[in-house]
Amino acid sequence: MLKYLSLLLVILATQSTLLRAQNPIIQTYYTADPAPMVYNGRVYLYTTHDEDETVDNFFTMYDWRCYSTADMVNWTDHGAVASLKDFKWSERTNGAWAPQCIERNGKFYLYCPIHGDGIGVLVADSPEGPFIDPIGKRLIESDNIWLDIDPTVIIDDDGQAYLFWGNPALKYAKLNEDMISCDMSLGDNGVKSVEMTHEGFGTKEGRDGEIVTTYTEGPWVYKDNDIYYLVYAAAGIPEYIAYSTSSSIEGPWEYKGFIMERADQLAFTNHPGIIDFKENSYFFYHSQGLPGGEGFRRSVCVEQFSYNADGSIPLLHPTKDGVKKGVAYLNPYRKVEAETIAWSEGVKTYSSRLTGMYLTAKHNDAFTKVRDVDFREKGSGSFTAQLATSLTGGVSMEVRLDSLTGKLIGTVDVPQTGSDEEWALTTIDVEKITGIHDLYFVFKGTVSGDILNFDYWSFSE
Ligand code: FUB
Repeated sequence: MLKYLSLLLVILATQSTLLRAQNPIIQTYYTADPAPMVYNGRVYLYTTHDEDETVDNFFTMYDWRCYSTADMVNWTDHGAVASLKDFKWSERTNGAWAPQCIERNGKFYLYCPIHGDGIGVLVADSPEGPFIDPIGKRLIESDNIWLDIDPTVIIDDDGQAYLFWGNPALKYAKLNEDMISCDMSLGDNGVKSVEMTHEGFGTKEGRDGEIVTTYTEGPWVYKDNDIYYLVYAAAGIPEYIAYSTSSSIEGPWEYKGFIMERADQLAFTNHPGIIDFKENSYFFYHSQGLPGGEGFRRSVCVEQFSYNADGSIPLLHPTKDGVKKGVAYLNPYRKVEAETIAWSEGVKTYSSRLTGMYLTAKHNDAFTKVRDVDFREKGSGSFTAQLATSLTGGVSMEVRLDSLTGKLIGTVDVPQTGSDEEWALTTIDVEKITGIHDLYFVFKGTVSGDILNFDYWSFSE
């Protein structure tokens, strides 16, 4: 009896951890090198993308993806917004490494390193793209383009924009106001190196026992309360995250120590991204925390944190829970994209010309969770979903409340639409729901393999 009781407790504990889990924040793809950007009441998150199949046991990365959120717990997938193919001047077929996007005068500039081929820039009228290459050539001409990776960008209070980048040297350039060319006055081809002092970047023991500075790669530069912060991957491999501060964007920098140390669920690389959003501060990084995860199959995570009174950043620990409390509720009475997800299992997202992004349930019992849905006092009447399936029957989608096995408020029998791209809008009556709930969409099908495609959903009041 005791044995069964302990087993039951283990199962319950595992399930409650799963249901609470919020990290990694993207479960449909392996993502890395987070670059968050706050714009117009949303956080846009640009990531690199580790392919599911790694080639030659190395980083296998062809495109850059974008996600966004208004609440910090439900993330909408905007798909691959740029790829190596957008840079016609580069012949690289692999190496879409850590990017960053910034807005200036209503345009969005995405700085992209192509490993081995330097840094390029793309521009778009919307944060979700489409992005195009406005210069048709490399943005930065430096003495060693192999070291030109991981750009980070800042527009200072006086309007001067700076790009920092590099591994293991940290370089920077002033960008002209057009954001797509460099101000050549700074030095060699407009490129200057940050002096790597022990005061500025701390010390560690090098491979041959010599004392070197901790800076490795992945810089993230920003300003908060008159302090310039330079956060970066540090201390070689495995990478820690450390930071330095300055009262001037061009330094000198003062080393402040680690923000994140080594932990089991972390990969051998790490990469920081820090923002303030709706009066909270968030630290983005990557781990190898998804099933199948490893150093070349990483996943973006986020932790909420508070600065210390003197502006210093506390030591942060990678967690599974991630962001515990969202900053807004989700409105179910508007069209909600199916690819707006707090947590999912067995699901991939794709894009089609007809519908834009949609999701595919890859097997029976695959599910998505949407957090903090506000049904208000008046409550819900009916539920509508746009779905497609090429299967001939036996396909349904359960709508459940608050847990995977929680109250079943309705089941949509997915009509035989004839193909994965033939969509049908189905409305069903659901039990009246009021107040705040998490929603679970559980996909059911009797065959193995892809079950259905799901485009969007809404409730009527
Ligand atoms: O993701 C490829 C490279 O690994 C990035 O450019 C580095 O920052 C490290 O995360």
